[in-house]
Amino acid sequence: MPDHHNTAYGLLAGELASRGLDVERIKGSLKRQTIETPSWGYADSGTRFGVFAQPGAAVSIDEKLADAAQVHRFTGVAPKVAVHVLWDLPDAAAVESVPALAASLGIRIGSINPNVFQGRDYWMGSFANQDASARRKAVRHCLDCIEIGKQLNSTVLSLWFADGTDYPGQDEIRARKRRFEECLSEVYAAMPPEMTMLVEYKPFEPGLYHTDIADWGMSYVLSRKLGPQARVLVDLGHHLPGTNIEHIVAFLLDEQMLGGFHFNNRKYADDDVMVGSINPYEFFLIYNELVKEELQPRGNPPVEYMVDQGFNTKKKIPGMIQTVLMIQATYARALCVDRRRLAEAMGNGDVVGAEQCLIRAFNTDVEPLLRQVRREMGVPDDPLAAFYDSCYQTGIERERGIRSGAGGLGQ
Ligand code: RM4
Ligand code: MN
Ligand code: MN
Repeated sequence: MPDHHNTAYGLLAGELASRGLDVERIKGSLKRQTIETPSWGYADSGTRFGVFAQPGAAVSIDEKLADAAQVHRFTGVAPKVAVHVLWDLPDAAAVESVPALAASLGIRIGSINPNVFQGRDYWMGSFANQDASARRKAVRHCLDCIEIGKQLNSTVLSLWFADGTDYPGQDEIRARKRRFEECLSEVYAAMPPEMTMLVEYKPFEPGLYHTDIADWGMSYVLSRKLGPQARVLVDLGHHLPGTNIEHIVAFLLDEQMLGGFHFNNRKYADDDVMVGSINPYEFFLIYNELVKEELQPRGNPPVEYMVDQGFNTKKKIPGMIQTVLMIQATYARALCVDRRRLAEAMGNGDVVGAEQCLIRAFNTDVEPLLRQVRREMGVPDDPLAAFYDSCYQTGIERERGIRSGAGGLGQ
């Protein structure tokens, strides 16, 4: 028995052993966890009613990367940053400078996100647009993004489209689908073999009547037709109320078609609030499916764990650290499920017993385990407190002040 058997960590390790779990293996999984934070999460954001600039919010890609590096520095599990090409990389010089800058900050570029939804040319859509020149422009931009991705050593092209219609009869849905297929194929064909295309779906907004890739099934069909380098991206906020997201995740995993996540949470619409803040048990059940795939792989390629959140009222860097800690703790809880007992209960038709295994894991206080993991990784026990102690936040608030036009949707 190690000398810390009476500590909170020692007691928890004992409890996990009694669930038939190997705490060293669990720690190993937690140390390998990799979360990607979005560049746009460090910039000003807002609602359709207004944008409020925050003191210290990042404007340039240099500032966004510097801020993202803080999240990684204090948590140790957020080494990747997603970039939104139009918001982050205004010219070739910016693209050229990014890899070295990121490396000097101890982070790297994750997914490349094209923007085919903000230009005037996309008023009536991008890939589904009736106007061939708008489609061409959108395809060209995606092709440029592939080249940028190569320069930034990114292997993920993450696609979201605002295409849709506002009224019945506005356009022919089947024709739009075929236009989508054609444009997607052209982009797909240009990807290098190591690149993955993630196809994100969303059932509403900005289209008020229909969106062209409305749900996981449509995303699945389009990805499947493209080929093995295309997979489905599940943004947790892109579902209608009541959707069983963990079911979708399990189904996609079993089909080896789950490409990645945009983690966030919603209460009403596509709110992009902190993942797990509204429905932590749902988030746990999603992670439970992911852990099952980890324990018994069915061949789904590595999943991208990306955050897609905006912080309107929270300060951005502490908000992102809190997010990363939420994801880490949820993963830890899912690793604490007594799988043996669960399988037994399932097999015996013991519905209460089976659910109890999940509830018990969800209710586990994983903090002592996470503190131990952080110590072994050489990051602070309490990343949020350590971040505040570092005075980085007060520093950027003082030095950068309040500026407008700080990138992202608030522009
Ligand atoms: C969408 C979707 C995309 C994000 C844009 C800005 O609702 O979540 O992933 O890039 O918003
Ligand atoms: Mn998203
Ligand atoms: Mn969204």
